[in-house]
Amino acid sequence: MARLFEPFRLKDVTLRNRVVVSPMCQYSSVNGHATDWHIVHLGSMARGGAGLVIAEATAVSPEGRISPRDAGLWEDGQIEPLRRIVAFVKEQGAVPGIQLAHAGRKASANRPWEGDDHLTPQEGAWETLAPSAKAFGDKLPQVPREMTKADIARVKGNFVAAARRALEAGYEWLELHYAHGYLAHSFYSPLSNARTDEYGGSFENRIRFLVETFEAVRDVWPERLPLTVRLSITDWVDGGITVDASIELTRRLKASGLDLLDASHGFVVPDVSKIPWGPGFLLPYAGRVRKEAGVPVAGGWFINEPEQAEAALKEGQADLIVLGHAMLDDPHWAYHAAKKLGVEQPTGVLPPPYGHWLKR
Ligand code: 536
Repeated sequence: MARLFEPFRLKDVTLRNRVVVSPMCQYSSVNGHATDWHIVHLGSMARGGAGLVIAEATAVSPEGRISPRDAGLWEDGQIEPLRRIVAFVKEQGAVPGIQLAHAGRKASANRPWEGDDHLTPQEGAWETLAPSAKAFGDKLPQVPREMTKADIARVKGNFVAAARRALEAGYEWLELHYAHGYLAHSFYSPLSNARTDEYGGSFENRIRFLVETFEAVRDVWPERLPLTVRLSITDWVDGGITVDASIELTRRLKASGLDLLDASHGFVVPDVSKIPWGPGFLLPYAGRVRKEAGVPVAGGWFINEPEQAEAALKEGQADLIVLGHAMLDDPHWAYHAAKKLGVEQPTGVLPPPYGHWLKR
């Protein structure tokens, strides 16, 4: 039996297999509201057999959006269109998850295919927030405002309120976006955090915003449902965060009720020269976090082949396999993987209106 198609239980949630759709920004929301695009995007991958479908980075406040077209959960009116998506994903047998995010100094930008740069005042730029008044640089030169203690308390509250709304929408798996140089990561990394109060300086201080926000969300997110974090586990830059630091942070989060770590990497500074791109390049590091922090881990990046995913599970590098590009390329990736790995009834991976006809 292929490990990739063994169920995975976490708290009261059971995934039918280990195939996870990565949260992928669609930049296709309208005032933070999901549209029919999202039903088709997320629905097709649920239909294609994925075990867990995580909805894209969803802003907890308007200024926390990467672009004006980001998804949001900062007001109750944004719940309703999500309910329809959640219901559809569940009907296909997948578990619906969502990622909550605040983009920090990388907010107020154009969509990747429209420049990927900061908005100009004419384009509707807004004030960005970060631990320190340091710009990301490159195509994102806007200097953010250093957050006050009141800002920090408010954004934590925004995460909590958005988590409540996610629960109301019916999500069964919650992920906090602590990666890719957005707000939480920018508190964690010494490359972006130059604060001299209790939210900056030492490791202890730099993780404070992350741990406090996690604990505040854990208080409102039911114990029976998984609460996870996507963390950039290394900055790939001298003076930045390291896998060793991230193992320690993961242990702290575990003590506060973390159910799984979704391992990602980088993007807190524009320098990407040291990223060792290649098939499955992050998996050995994900495996270290899994073993040394003793938490279940989801691992991804540059995974296209089912055999590659299967090997990562067998080698103990991850419990779940997260797919982004591969899913865009083939929303039926899970079905095709099942066939390739010799799963006995691969057509059973698809719902009957497709699976029945593909049987032969
Ligand atoms: C990192 N990205 C992550 C995003 C937005 C788009 C880009 C996020 O976490 N919201 C990425 C870099 C390169 C390839 C894929 C993803």
